[in-house]
Amino acid sequence: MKKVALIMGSDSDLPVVEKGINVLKEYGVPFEVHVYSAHRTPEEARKFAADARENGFGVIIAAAGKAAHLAGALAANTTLPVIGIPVKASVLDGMDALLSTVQMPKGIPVATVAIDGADNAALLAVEILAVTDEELASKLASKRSLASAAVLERDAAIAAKYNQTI
Ligand code: RP5
Repeated sequence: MKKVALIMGSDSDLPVVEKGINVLKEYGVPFEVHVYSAHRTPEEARKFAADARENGFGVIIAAAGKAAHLAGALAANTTLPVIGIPVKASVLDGMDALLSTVQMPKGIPVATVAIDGADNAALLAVEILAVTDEELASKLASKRSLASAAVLERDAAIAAKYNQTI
């Protein structure tokens, strides 16, 4: 199976990225985690992205805060799918990172998830790998059914508590 790369701009992003690591573990997807910055270590970030396909990666997830150029900088150097996680790391509450990550110029896409949305970033990476992996696809389907069943159970409990019967 192809690996997922989780790249963060600073180790201060780790508490957010860990939510994604847990999802990948849950699905048994192989991954690597690195700290590379578009601004502080641009050459390492560039090289990682340029070699990623050859090194067995299928998807790259990039988490960064403030003027978050990491996902875009990685995407500029690979044709693998890149998923961006804008991190809430400043007085602007993540809006800075959201706009920096999502507003990519035509031709260099970054699939941007919600601010601090590492769970969904990892889940999207799993879904991308599952396009060519039936086992992973059926794991996704069964977890989705379990999650729906849990919501319906909560609905039944709340309905039983508050809904009046005539
Ligand atoms: C970004 O700046 C990082 O991704 C991080 O979210 C933010 C702050 O980094 P530190 O100053 O905590 O290293 O590049």
